[in-house]
Amino acid sequence: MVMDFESSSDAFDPKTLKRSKLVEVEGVPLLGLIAENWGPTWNFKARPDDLLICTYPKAGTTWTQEIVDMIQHGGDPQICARAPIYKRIPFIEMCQPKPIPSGIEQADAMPSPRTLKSHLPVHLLPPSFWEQNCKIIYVARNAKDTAVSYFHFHCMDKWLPEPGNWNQFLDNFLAGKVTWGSWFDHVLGWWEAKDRHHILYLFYEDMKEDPAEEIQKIAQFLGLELPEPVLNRIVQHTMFKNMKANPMANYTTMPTWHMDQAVSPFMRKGIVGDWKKHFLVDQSERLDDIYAHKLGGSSLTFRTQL
Ligand code: PPS
Repeated sequence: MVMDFESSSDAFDPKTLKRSKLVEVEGVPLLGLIAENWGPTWNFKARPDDLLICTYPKAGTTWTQEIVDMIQHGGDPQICARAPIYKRIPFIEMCQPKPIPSGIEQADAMPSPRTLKSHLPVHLLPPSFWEQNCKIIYVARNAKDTAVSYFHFHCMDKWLPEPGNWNQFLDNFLAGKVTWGSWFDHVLGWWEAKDRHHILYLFYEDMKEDPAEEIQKIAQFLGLELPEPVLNRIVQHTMFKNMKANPMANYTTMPTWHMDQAVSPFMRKGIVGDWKKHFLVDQSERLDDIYAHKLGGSSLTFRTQL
């Protein structure tokens, strides 16, 4: 959802920014411009040494991106301050009004090895990622906290469709009528793919509970050793309060007419269980019923509190 507007203020008139319409690709609602550019996205040329961080929106993508960048750079915060997170790690399917470069154009211009971001469900991932046997880190977060975070994000990110009020947004979320589609299909699709491909499947709740353990898992997956002092530095640097204060990670470099952090900060709460302040009892039960129906037969389980 992030556009590189600030580098092209001459070319783009913010007054023309309108909230996107959703357009389906293979049954998945995507932002209109992403759907229009679907051909080039599907034909994206992954390279064998690409690392992909893939998530359903609001699952802890930015957190994982910052962790990965720190691991790849020996825990050096200065190197990780070289650019905002959305420039360090291109968002491959993101398409922006011309002449702002698309995620693919940014990725194509980047030297290897690249780290890339995507929110695509597994069946829409460009096939070259499978053909090149790329490493993929998938992060999942429980549906209730994801829905709350996604609602607040829709309120502040003026590029996303109008969310309506919380009740209306939740109805759409449960029906999969939100950008990048059904949370249930997304987390399950990637869960089922994880044993057939080079995928590390992580959970936001585990990262909250024991960040050092999950950071070590990521480092091992990348084939890198993390000496204790480096690990400690990465844990500190990627704590919620430190990422919230870090302009290279907190999206405050985005113009306010795109992301209005006065409406809701990108780094909002960063906890497990905030959903309890938003869900009515019947809304929570409705989600639990859909969850049981869609995921009941799988080994995939989530924690909604720690
Ligand atoms: S996006 O737009 O889809 O890329 O958003 P994403 O980065 O996936 O998710 C944003 C939510 O993650 C929280 N966050 C964190 N939580 C804990 N620790 C750290 N370091 C951290 N960094 C980001 C962020 O606050 C959003 O969740 P909510 O619940 O809205 O606070």
